[in-house]
Amino acid sequence: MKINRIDRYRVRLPLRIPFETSYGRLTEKAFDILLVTDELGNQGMGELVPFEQPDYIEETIETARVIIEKHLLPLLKNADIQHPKEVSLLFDEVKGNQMAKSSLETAIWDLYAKRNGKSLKAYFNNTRAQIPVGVSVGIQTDLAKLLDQITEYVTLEYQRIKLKIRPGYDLKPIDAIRNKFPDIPLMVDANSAYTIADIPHLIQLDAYNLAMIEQPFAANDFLDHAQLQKELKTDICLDENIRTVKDCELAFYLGSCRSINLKIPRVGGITEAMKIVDFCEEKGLMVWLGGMFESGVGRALNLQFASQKIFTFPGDISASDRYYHEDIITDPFEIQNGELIVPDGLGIGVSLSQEKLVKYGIYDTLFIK
Ligand code: OSB
Ligand code: MG
Repeated sequence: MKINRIDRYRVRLPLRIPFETSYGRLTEKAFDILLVTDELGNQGMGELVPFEQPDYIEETIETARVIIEKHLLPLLKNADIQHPKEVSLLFDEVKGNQMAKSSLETAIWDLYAKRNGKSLKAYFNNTRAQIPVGVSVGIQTDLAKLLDQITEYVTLEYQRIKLKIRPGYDLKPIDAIRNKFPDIPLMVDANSAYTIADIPHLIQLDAYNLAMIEQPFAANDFLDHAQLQKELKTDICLDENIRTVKDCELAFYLGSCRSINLKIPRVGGITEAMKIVDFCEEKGLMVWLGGMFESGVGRALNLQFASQKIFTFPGDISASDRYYHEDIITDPFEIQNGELIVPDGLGIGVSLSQEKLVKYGIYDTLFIK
């Protein structure tokens, strides 16, 4: 299989409600859709997900575009790819920059599945047709409004709530949610906002029956997380730390966490994500699928991957309208009985809406052979 052409849409979609985390506030999501065409005219698509600010991890959408154009495209131009698993090896000489790599790697998986007349999930084990989903809730200092927002998600039957927290905004909102919803599966995500000095404070979270505490400490820290996990009953989940299966091994053997938030783009694509699933399965380490405010393209990919039965814990894979008034795919995802249906078509199983792409995107061509 040869890559003969790559096109791109640079898209900006306004968020229905601004999303606040420990590090910032987002009102609009920028992302690129990459279209990869083979020598037979088959086309695959992938989403480039990093934010515009390097405040979640290092990559930004602009740095990722430079890596794609200057360093990844030259590697693809002359390659003859027999299987998409080869792409991560091909990209290995470019260090880091997992989200840039993932946008192309996942597009090539989609292309390969379509070329072979298959749904992407056909390449995974033990899949199911629909999956339980949860929702991630931004920081909302008005607690009445926060509870209203959560009530709406509970009414829509989201099966798990994840609350963003930061120092000064943790015990009070958690307490308010637990009072109103004593039994709802609830977890929190700090996006690295705490330090080891906060351990005595964080131990108080053990009182709230939280499913897990995601990423309390810095993205490159394993030792302080291990110390906290020793003192905490609640499971720690790592997100920002995990870029490769090696990071999972390190976290597992040091005892830095008992749960992994797996995001395909943060680990460079499907091939590394599969290695992480295998490692977690072997070690009995809990793994679940996170999100990056994906459009329908990235969301469809996440659904295909999360169809694997190991993903029993509801992912950050909400319906399209949780984030956006309009999606760029023809059939936006809707929640039904707390679940999303995994698309059945070829590849990731969704089609782009030309109308929405023209409305929200700018088109260009990165290369033609
Ligand atoms: O930390 O998991 C995170 C969104 C963007 C960046 C980082 C995170 C998140 C979320 C929401 O929590 C995930 C989603 O619903 O797409
Ligand atoms: Mg997180």
